[in-house]
Amino acid sequence: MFSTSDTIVAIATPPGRGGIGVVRISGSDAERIAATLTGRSTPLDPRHATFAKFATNDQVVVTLFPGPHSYTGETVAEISAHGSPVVLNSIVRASVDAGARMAEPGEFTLRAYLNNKIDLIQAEAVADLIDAVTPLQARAAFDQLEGTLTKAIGEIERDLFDVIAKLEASLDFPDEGYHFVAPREARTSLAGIIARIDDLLAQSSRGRLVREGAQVAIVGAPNVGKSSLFNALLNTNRAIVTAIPGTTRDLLTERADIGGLSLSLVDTAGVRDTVDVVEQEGVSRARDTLRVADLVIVVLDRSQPLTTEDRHVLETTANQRRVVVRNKADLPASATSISGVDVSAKTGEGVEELIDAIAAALNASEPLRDSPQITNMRHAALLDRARASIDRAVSALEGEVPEEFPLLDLQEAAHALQEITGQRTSNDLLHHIFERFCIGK
Ligand SMILES: Nc1nc2c(ncn2[C@@H]2O[C@H](COP(=O)(O)OP(=O)(O)OP(=O)(O)O)[C@@H](O)[C@H]2O)c(=O)[nH]1
Ligand SMILES: [Mg+2]
Repeated sequence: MFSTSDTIVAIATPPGRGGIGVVRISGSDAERIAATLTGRSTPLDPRHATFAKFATNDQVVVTLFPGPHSYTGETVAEISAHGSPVVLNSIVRASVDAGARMAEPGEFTLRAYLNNKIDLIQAEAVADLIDAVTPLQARAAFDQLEGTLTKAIGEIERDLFDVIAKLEASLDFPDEGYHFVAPREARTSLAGIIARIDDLLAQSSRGRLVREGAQVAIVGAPNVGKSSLFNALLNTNRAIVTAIPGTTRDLLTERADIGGLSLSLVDTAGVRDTVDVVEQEGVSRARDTLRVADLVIVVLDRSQPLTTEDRHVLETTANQRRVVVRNKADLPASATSISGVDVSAKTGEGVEELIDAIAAALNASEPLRDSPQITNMRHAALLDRARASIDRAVSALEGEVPEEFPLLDLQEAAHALQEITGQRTSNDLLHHIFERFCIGK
């Protein structure tokens, strides 16, 4: 997968027809292949759009980006043509005939990484940016592409290396004991590093919600208006609503962009004891969903006194992240001491407040601007590992053991940090990261 000596080609624009389409060629032969395709004898002007003819069937615009000043760091030729799959495919085929190879998914970005144009965090951010469905996701990916996280990790790494270097120096001169750094001083530096890692990790659950979206389950007793609320939040008539308790019998899931977050909203069957086998299965699915959801919306019917089923749902969700909705606010309220957001799924009253409450419960109301965000599980896991290693080093330093012990732990921590930015990687990891890219990126 990682051959970089050859020249690669792919259609860079989405499949299907469009106003224009772009074929991208990268590698040492890119200029020659572009010249062959367009039958030009004069050299292409770098970074100038040049009008040309491709074969007999299209007019194209060719732009040459000589390496290293290109996306991949190699010489890149971009050929813009009319956005027809037939035309674009024939350009790709002609490039292959002229010596190029079809690119694998993400191979252009992989080359950018291997040529040190970007680090691994930024490469992953490229994929996130392309996959983003909400503005908040795009913003978080863009910040990472700009290097805010790279910079934060780099600073942590630098301080860590400082401690490592001092401990190593002490090791080289054993007779002097802890000559280059006192254990107490090393511990103080490490505590500072741990605090900064913790800051980053504290953002990570929020960041992951932004990147991956949250599962939000709407639960409650039968007939309280769960499906009506589901429809109101989605602005559709997706779920069936009737006055008969037990209407919803299966899970209904829809993706929604609510308060800038990408949510997966799940309508569930009303929780109650029932003899109906289909409904029983629905209730059991509702219970499963409730357990794995990032947030539950517990719906109560405000116009009725609390029922045993309501109490049961409130008890089972007591330890979960939840928002309680007192629905049917358009009807006279029955006396109840349960607090919650008053909503009428019927009239739409209170739905805006509910959306705010959902965003607040997911701790995501404030878009964090320009601060480094951990949105990626891989990064969070490696930071966790680095933190655990530094913790061990701190304990070792407290025991005043030989420097070898804390040093080994600190080196492990440094390796974990280097894996985040991609200074240390394995082929497996690279393969895993780049296979989720689209072809042509
Ligand atoms: N007045 C009023 N009626 C509502 C409101 N929300 C729902 N209803 C009515 O309550 C009944 C039940 O609504 P659904 O949305 O089907 O309730 P559900 O909780 O999904 O019910 P199950 O799927 O059977 O568990 C229907 O007759 C709705 O029209 C509301 O805000 N105000
Ligand atoms: Mg329902």
